[in-house]
Amino acid sequence: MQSKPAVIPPPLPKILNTLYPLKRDSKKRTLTLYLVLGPTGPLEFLLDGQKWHMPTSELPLVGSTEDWQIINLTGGAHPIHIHLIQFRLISRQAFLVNRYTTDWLTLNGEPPLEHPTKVLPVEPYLLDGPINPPAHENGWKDTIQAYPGQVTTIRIRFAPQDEVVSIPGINQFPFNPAAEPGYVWHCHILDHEDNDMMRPYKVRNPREDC
Ligand SMILES: [Cu+2]
Repeated sequence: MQSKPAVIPPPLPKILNTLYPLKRDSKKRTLTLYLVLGPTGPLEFLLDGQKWHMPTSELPLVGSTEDWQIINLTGGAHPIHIHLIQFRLISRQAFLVNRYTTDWLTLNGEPPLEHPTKVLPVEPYLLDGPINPPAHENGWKDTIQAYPGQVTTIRIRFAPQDEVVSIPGINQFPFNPAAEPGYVWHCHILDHEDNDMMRPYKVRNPREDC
């Protein structure tokens, strides 16, 4: 039997993707990763102390660019994934975990919370300087490792990746991203996401009915 000739792949382009500067023009959100302990050990991981079924709290405006500070209060790393869009890693930075956790619990009470999460700014607890993204994490991302003891700051733009210019309130998706049922963000470890480490989020689009 005659074997087929090997396929010679075309050469890769010199530039695979162009990175343009992204500026925050909207909210900075401060969101925690928290482990709830039960009488016999770990019970569930929660995003910002909230269960899945609690009211949606992340309501970004279409076309806007937000920073999300993911504050890992657990002992392990969590791959955080956000649907619909891509984002960029801005920095990781160490912080005073025990002191922040104590103050956050004093402010909010023990999760699961039955009220909207009260924000505790992390800036007074930061240690050392911010760590810039390594080269392999410097491009567009849809999942980011949030390491224990660190604040992982990502910049999220609620617009398609190939649009260089975006304006808050202007929808550049070829569909209405504000349509039901909305989107989710979650830890990508199956045991975690299925045990409430997942939350709904909704894009607001003021120019279209939704
Ligand atoms: Cu996780």
